[in-house]
Amino acid sequence: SESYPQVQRDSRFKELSSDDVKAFRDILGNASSAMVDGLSEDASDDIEGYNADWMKKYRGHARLVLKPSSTEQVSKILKYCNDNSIAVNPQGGNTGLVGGSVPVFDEVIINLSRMSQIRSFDDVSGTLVVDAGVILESADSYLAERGYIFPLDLGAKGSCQIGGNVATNAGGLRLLRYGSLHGNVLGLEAVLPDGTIMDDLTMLRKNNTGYDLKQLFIGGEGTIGIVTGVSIICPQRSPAVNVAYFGLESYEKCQQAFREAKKQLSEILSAFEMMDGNSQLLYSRASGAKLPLESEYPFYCLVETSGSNTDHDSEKLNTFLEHVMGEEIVSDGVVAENETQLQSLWACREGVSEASQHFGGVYKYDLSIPLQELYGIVAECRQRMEEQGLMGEGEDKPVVDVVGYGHMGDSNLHLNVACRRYDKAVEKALEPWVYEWVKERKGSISAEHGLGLAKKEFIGYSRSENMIKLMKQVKDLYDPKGIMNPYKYL
Ligand code: FAD
Ligand code: 2HG
Ligand code: ZN
Repeated sequence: SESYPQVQRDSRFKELSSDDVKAFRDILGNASSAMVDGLSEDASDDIEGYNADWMKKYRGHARLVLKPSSTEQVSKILKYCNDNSIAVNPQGGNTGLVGGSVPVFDEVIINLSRMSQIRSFDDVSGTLVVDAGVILESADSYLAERGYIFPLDLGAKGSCQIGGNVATNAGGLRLLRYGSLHGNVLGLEAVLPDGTIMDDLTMLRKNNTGYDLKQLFIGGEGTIGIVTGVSIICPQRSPAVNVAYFGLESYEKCQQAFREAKKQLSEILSAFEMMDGNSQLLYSRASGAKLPLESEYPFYCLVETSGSNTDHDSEKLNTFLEHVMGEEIVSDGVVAENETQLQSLWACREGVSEASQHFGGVYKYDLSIPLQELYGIVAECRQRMEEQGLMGEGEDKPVVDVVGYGHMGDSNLHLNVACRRYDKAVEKALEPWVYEWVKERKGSISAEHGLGLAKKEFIGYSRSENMIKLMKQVKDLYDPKGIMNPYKYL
């Protein structure tokens, strides 16, 4: 496919035979749990959907998708694969953005969607235990009925799975408030390549008895084992949620607004997101939605508060807005007056990711950059695309637009180069330039999406040789045959 690095199929991995397919069928005990293409009589054309990623940028050639329904089945499948040197690709909701969720060659896809039971919920502590295949939004709806909230939220909530969220250590829209999965996940159940079930599904908030091995699976992207169960601490759902969306004249003013939001909204602040003007125009152009403010601004911010008292919170948010407008930090703003408005303000932020690939293709960079310099790369990148004659309205120009947005409250920028098609000239103009820019500022080339296939070869821009060596030792220890998600991550 268009942006695959030059990799060769590793000949150590066995090619599937019909005997293997039969063995898997015996393990699953249910024909419909396996989807086979070209290896047996029940060929399935549906397999394409499992081979293609969300961006339609990466495409694997798996001929077999297995859908286990229990941890024991996952264990038997992995043991068989390990014994026979069959490479595998763990897969959740397939919403990953770095090409990690689809095979590179013919790796067997182990899709967790059938493991979708909520195992338990403790209404006093807020501890939720789920199968890895539970959809994020389903877990959150379940919690909402009980007055709780899932401590992670992101645009792909309708299809991503909690196991996938854990495997990518997804950050999302409320990390600012609830912190990362490294803190919220209390326990994990995972299956190692040799079939061992790592039973660490504790519900303890504190547990300093030895190395905290589960942390390796959080952000491990399916390279050392398959997550099958997750226990997670969930906070009380705030009855009062308010959202404001405002326009600003400069990035400097966005920083001032963030400073003021922390000062004035303090404990009720639950999100602070930034979107540049071009990202909002792109969103409007791709979705047909009308933007919330009358005039156009070079920058926009979305602020969310979550607290326990509607009147008190609205007053705080309105006072904040009056203040920042009075001080001319913010030029214009709107506060959502009902749930529908609140959703449409959030859509202006959450919809950018999809809008940026609407025109045919997109190069996505997910960067941690010190806050002061965070936006600098967007302006420079835009200039670079223009100077190299790559961007414009004409069909001959591959680049439609360069936009910047993201989790400003966490110093995490999303740089998206929206394209009409995938184009090597664009890729060459961007890489490794983007990574060098980030390295010079001691940032991270992967803040929250992971490495997958897309960032694998660039890990050295954010990690030292020593660190990479230690990581490789971990990989070799857990997965000595290298069957788990090969060609990716390290
Ligand atoms: P997949 O895409 O299926 O897999 C992702 C990786 O995890 C792969 O390497 C896969 O092999 C591995 N994996 C999956 N399940 C398991 C398992 N059970 N055990 C072991 N390994 C497994 N990310 C953010 O951090 N913040 C955001 O705000 C955000 N917003 C997004 C918005 C949109 C519209 C989209 C499409 C994506 C967004 N993402 C975001 C990317 C994010 O990584 C995924 O949405 C999500 O966390 C992946 O979950 P998934 O179930 O789809 O996993
Ligand atoms: C978001 O914050 C996601 O919207 C996706 O992390 C970012 O598509 C992207 O680059
Ligand atoms: Zn994000």
